Amino acid sequence: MITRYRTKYKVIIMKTNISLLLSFVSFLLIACKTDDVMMEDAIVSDPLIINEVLYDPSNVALEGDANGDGKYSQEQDEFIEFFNTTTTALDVSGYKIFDATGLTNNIPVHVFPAGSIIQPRKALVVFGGGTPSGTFGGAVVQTSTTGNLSLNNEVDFITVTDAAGTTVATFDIGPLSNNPNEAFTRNPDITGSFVQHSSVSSSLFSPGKKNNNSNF
Ligand SMILES: [Ca+2]
Ligand SMILES: [Ca+2]
Ligand SMILES: [Ca+2]
Repeated sequence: MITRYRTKYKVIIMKTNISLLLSFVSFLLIACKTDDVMMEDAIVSDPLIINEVLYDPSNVALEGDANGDGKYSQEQDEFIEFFNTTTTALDVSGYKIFDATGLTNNIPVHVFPAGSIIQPRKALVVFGGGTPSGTFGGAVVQTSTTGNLSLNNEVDFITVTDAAGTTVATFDIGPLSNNPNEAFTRNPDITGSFVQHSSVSSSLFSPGKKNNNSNF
């Protein structure tokens, strides 16, 4: 009789524990699902983002040779790294980049040529000029159609418009004008705010790659 009651009691405790465990698991699943939804919202609202900008390549020897062509150029080694946050290919043909002066005069420093496609969750880098040499993480690599992105080291503003002329991304150099001799990058990549590249990495820039030098 006593044994039967003990067994019954054990079964009740086990059922209670399983019930608590299932509640905890479902709580975790709901929490994860909420994060997913928030991430999807971010993706939908901003298909194209600027993830890294080098407006002031270092003039110390070849430290500023961001395009990897073996020579330093204050103009050619400037770059803007873009990222397609969506899960589908993004056609940026006809999109334009303006610096502050160019926006005033309606003269872009770069027009994305026909066939400019950024694969899902991948990057595209526009250098000022030169002959970009390297893999750049497999990113699409372009040089500006004017040969110069013309990014002032002190106070400038980048505006990117889509093929219809609507502004889709901006970057304000003004608050970050501190002669960094290196890039500003989002930290963490894609979602974070901009910090100096060497504060989160051993390198001064990472065109086409994540801050930790791995591929997107
Ligand atoms: Ca510059
Ligand atoms: Ca160079
Ligand atoms: Ca990067």
